[in-house]
Amino acid sequence: MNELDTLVDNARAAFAQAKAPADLENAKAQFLGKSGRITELMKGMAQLAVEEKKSRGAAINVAKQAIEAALTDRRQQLADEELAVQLRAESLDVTLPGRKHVGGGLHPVSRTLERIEAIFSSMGFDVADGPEIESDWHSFTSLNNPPNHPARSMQDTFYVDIDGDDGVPYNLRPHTSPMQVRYAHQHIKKHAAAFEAAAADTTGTVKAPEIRVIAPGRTYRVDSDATHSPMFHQCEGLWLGENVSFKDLKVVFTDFCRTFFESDDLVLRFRPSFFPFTEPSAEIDIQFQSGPLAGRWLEVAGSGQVHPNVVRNMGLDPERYIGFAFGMGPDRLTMLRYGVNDLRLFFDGDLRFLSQFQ
Ligand code: 2NM
Repeated sequence: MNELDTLVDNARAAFAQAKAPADLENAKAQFLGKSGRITELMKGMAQLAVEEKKSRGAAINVAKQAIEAALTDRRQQLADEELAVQLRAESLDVTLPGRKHVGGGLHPVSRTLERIEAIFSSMGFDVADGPEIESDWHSFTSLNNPPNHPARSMQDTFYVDIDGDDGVPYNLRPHTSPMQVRYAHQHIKKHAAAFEAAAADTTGTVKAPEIRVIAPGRTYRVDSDATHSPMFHQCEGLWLGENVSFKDLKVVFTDFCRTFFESDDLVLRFRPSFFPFTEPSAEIDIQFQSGPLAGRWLEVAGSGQVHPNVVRNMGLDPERYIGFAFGMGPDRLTMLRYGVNDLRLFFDGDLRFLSQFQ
């Protein structure tokens, strides 16, 4: 192999060794640069005779062109490799699943509250809400709850580190009935003229608008197990007028239960009981005639005729106004409706549970 062929081979080998464009440009300088091998060979021709110069020059040019071609090839190769690396790094896996937009939904207890509100609204009840931090008077005294009643103990009720006007600490309401007392006061104020006219009337024909209200919302008690949570929901109802009786309670509550549970043959049972704010009082049990819960008596609410002391504390004359109240647990109603056996699941915030209701 002659000297020029060897030079071309060496150039190809050096180019092949270059792993990056910068290495390649360094290798190029060795062969094609100002003081590179080709330039050296050209200079070496100076002493040659004219005829020899021609053929030697042509041969060197062939070698130079071969080296330039090798350089161009290697440049292209390195550029292709660089592009391939970049493409691999930036590659998109089009087979990956897309990012889903997860829609939110109502909490199962909120759905129950909305159902309760819709049903009672259709029967002419207002929906009232108000403070969860209450005065002792609104939570207990006004509701005929005597000072030594166990409901007032530290074991039952959460107290706030702030005293009310009466020197007794505010509490986290243990039921929503304080809201009904507030609503009664607002109602009487709003319809003051009508209440005054009714009070002045001796013919018995002038009547003020009845109080018909439900109070749904969060309530609090010191209690925590599978069926009790320190925060739970309540919905209490109140209907007061001049001629509202236990019969009306039975009609209203039976209608509510049958609509809520979508079961026309559902049966109710009123079982004598005791509450400080009602007299007489009754627990309300329901019985399904079909389905997984058929035949069992299930307790769903407490109820009773509003105690005269409570009617008076609401700002009404108990000799004239009478009616009933009831209280139920939307959490428990939700458990019954959906077959959930642990109340705590509602308040753990676990989407594996909650998403089943969407
Ligand atoms: C219950 C059971 C029985 C009730 C009483 C009142 C009010 F404000 F009229 F006094 N509201 N709700 C009541 C009556 C609540 O819950 C088990």
